[in-house]
Amino acid sequence: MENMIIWTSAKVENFSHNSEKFPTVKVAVIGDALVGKTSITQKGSSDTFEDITERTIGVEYYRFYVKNRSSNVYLFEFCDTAGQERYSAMLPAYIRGVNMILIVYDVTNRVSFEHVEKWVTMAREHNEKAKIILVANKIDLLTIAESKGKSVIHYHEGHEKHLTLKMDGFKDVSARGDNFKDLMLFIGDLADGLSFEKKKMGLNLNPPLTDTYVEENQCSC
Ligand SMILES: Nc1nc2c(ncn2[C@@H]2O[C@H](COP(=O)(O)OP(=O)(O)O)[C@@H](O)[C@H]2O)c(=O)[nH]1
Ligand SMILES: [Mg+2]
Repeated sequence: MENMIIWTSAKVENFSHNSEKFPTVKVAVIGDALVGKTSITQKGSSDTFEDITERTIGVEYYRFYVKNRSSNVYLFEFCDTAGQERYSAMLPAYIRGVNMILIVYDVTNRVSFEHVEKWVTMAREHNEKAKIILVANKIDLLTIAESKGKSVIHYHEGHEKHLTLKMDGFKDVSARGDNFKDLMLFIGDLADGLSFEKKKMGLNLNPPLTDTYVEENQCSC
């Protein structure tokens, strides 16, 4: 039994359950350094925001549940990565093993937005099947950054970008809380369309450990 939080459309609760019962959705969180990948991942797994001063080294894992709008429950396993170039050699290996990829940019940092295409290309190169979601982070800083004359990225620009790059969704959030539950429910709903589901939900509970099965179900991160 594990005790982790569950995101539901009603409220966030502590949820104690045997995780084997629910399909696991593996998620990679990628994007430039300092856009908020670690903050988003920590918010997901603990519903808290703490100002982060340490840079992520390599890859870290966080787990939590989402009960989606159709009342299906999924165990989400987020892999948080370092955005710095020096770790990029590790990225292909764990991008390959995930069901979803969140590509994050900072709405107050145009360079991070301009790099989105590069991240999408990398994601698709190593994983053709994963759902790719564009996440605009730090919307709580939008007004103040704009008033200081920064070239901020407004909602419609991000939305347009996800359409142009044929991504599977777009959400604007703040790791401090704004729209965050909406993002959690969105990925929960999206999980209904993943193909791993049938195996875990009863059609094939004990599949042989063939190479294909291992590849599809084990996070190589
Ligand atoms: N105001 C605000 N600050 C944020 C938000 N997300 C992250 N930060 C801050 O931005 C900095 C970089 O965040 P971090 O999660 O380490 O970014 P990472 O390098 O992409 O993992 C830290 O100081 C965070 O506290 C947000 O939504 N709003
Ligand atoms: Mg980090």
